[in-house]
Amino acid sequence: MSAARAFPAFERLLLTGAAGGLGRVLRPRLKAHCRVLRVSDIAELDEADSGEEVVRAALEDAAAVRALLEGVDAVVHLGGVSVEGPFEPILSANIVGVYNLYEAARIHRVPRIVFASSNHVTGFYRQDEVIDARAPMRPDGYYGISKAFGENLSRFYFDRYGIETVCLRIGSSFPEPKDRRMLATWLSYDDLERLAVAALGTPVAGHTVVYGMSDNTTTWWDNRAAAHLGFRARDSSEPYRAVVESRQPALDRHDPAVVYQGGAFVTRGPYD
Ligand code: 15L
Repeated sequence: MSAARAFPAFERLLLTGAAGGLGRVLRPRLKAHCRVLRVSDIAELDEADSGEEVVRAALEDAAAVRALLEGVDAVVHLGGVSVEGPFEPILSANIVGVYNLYEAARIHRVPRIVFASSNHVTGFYRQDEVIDARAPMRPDGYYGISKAFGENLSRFYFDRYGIETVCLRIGSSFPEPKDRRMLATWLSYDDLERLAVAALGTPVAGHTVVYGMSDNTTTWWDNRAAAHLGFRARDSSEPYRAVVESRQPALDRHDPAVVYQGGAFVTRGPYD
């Protein structure tokens, strides 16, 4: 029996960060799963298609975020800064922003959030280690720290208020793996969709942390603790290996970007 709900599963689903790279991927794909898809971003968005509502909002604006979540029965939260960089923008969009989102979810009794976390929550583990979601967090920068904050905040909102969250520690979601690191971290767009839909549809999500990766042969992450989601990746980076390895033949094994799972993010900063 499938764990997925009957479709459309949701009356009104909110997608934040809808103008970003992965937001544009998920926007058309989530429409089959709801009667109305509300899409939001701080940046300009394409006009509302049928079955869509477009709301421009800054995550650090508490009143705007509160209005954004009104009438919503689930959220896919991709919004915020998505790369490592100086602290201030990350503080506003990712730390204050995620707090505003969960407060709004509490006020409007939104029962489930799918939170786009990141592999950078554990970026300072080495590439020769395999970890699972129970390994202590080792963020590799302010961005990873902000995602660790979001994971902890969502844990609190589940324990205290019963709001379910699935934290997706997304690896590298691009059309294809671009370098050797992505042979381990790649998440195809189709697998991203499968993961988001599994996280939205699983009957009991509780508070779950899952790594977002395709069925890659090289792997640093063990998702067995999230098996209840029913997510099965169908793609793999393996068919791209020969091309990737010929494009990037030699690696310096002492380079921190090669030693650690977070790749180049571990070497960014300081920003003064
Ligand atoms: C992320 O979290 C970023 O959002 C994305 O741009 C990639 O850099 C990815 O991690 C990665 O680790 O490759």
